[in-house]
Amino acid sequence: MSELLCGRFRLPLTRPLVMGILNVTPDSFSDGGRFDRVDAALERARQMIAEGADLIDVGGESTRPNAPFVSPEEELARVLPVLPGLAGLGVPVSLDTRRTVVMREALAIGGVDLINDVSALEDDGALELLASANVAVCLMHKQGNPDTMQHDPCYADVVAEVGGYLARRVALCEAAGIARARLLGDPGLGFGKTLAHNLALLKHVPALEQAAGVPMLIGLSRKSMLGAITGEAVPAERLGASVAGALLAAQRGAAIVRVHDVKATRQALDVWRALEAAE
Ligand code: 9MG
Repeated sequence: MSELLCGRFRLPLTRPLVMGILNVTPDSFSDGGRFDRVDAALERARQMIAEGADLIDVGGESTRPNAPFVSPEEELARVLPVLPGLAGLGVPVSLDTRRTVVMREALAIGGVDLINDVSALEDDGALELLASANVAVCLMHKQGNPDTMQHDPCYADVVAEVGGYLARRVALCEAAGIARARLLGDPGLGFGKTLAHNLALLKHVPALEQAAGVPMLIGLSRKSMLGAITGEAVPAERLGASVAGALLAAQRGAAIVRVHDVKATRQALDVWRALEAAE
């Protein structure tokens, strides 16, 4: 049975898992003060768990295209106060960060089970730091950086190139001492990709998993690729598209789907699994 070694948890990968997104950016929760914001974030996490989230992914830096710069100090001030409360909720806590300094401080506090890194541990010292921790790591592919990545994404063969990149990052992690059983790969939908690139990657999740040799995490919830397909300009109004995308990713073998809308995603996955199990 395939399982992910994930900090305090061993996660069986026998059904697609739902990772609930918890943004702790200033626009996400009330600005009534730090304690209000921490309470609101924990309440949102509890709600997502009640709705069926298997993991919570907390992040203090938006990596969407053209997002404003956030200093490491500010990122730490956003995420660190939330971590102790999240750690007590009974599900693995994933920290969405690409900075070694943020990883180090968060791991020192404890209760982080997975590092979700959109830079696949490319920041200086990240590989070495995580070799000496026991957390899981999600290695995501991106082309370019959030401020420029959507300007002119270019690939000769996007599936082969992204799969090759993930395989090389997995090999580097293993060489540094991070066991394969702790690793996830992610093609990074929307991170330096056109709609055609995103669709090719979604369609070929099995080929990506085969190339990387680790389970895949897929995130497309509310992303602009869904706006391009449906014509819906408002991200929060892309529920149907997000759920369809998560279901299609799971049907293609994604081990984890990263979503904003946990309840609707969980329901869709439950219906699909019931049908699979039926005579
Ligand atoms: C932080 N973040 C935003 N989009 C993401 C995606 O598609 N995958 C992962 N792993 N993280 C993401």
